[in-house]
Amino acid sequence: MVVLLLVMESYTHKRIHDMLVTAKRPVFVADERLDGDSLGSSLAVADYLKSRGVRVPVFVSEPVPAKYRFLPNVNLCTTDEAIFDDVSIDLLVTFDCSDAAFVSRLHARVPSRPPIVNIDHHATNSRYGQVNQVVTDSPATAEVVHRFFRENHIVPSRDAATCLMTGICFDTTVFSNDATNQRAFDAASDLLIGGARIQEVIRNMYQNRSVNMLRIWGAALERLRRHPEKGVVATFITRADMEGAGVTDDEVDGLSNFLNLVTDADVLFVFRETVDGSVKASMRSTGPDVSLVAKAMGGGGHRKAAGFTVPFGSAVCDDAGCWQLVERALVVLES
Ligand SMILES: [Mn+2]
Repeated sequence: MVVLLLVMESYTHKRIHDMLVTAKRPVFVADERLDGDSLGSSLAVADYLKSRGVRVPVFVSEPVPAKYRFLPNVNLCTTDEAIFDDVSIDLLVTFDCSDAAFVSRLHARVPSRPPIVNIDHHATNSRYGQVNQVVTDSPATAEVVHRFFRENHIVPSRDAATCLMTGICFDTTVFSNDATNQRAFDAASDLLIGGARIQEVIRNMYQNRSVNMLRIWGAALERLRRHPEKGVVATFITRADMEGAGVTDDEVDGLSNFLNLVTDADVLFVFRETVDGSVKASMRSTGPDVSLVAKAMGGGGHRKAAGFTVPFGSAVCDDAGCWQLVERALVVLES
């Protein structure tokens, strides 16, 4: 069974390569929730196509956060949805996108309805593409792309190797979380030998926390509570915290990974109020499958790292100093 899966994986990598090199006007799509993995994996393949003389646009649904602007080929990223109106587009390739609804909305804009190649590692991916390379035991989409290069006997450039290393470092929290497996180390050692600039990756991703942002982490640490029956640990970040400190959303993203590394909790929730009046929940687990919770709440992710959004929610502190997530005056989770 395992051998059969590996043969399938290898065959699919070759098929994807054929489609990529024959496409005249491919467009890449990074996950709607942009991160080091969706960017790193898409830009690495874009680097390969660039070496073959094809400049491929990488669609991103938000401007690339400052901490990823060091990535090679980042200038290929565009937030302009009008690129999908181009009748000559003959291939869409999605990276780290588990959300079929997001992809189908973009695909519906392309007049020729081109085939979709879906490269991902999320268990919640519905395999919406004509070709699906969804490897759920892979630590990162960047690792799947690393195998794509290896299976097709392509040596990634130093730039492409740095992009892939970014994806792997991001999704494994630099080889420290539960997604870290043999595939992660195997790919990373190969990429290091191939000249990936890992120090640059780590410095840009983790060693640039501003004092203002750390003060928000401080407030969140202060609010950490363990649920007396469920044992779940939760904390909250409000809009007032963020606006008071002048900190952007992507800057606070690392908090759940950091807490996951240092707490003894089996399940951890970080609730964060967003600009549009909803609350984003980010979950980490060392045991129970939190992707089931995410799915039930309309979100997605992995067994050990998942998230969802509660529309019209807010984080409220009661008279006893207990923080709660309140949704339309309905208490969802008591801290
Ligand atoms: Mn990923």
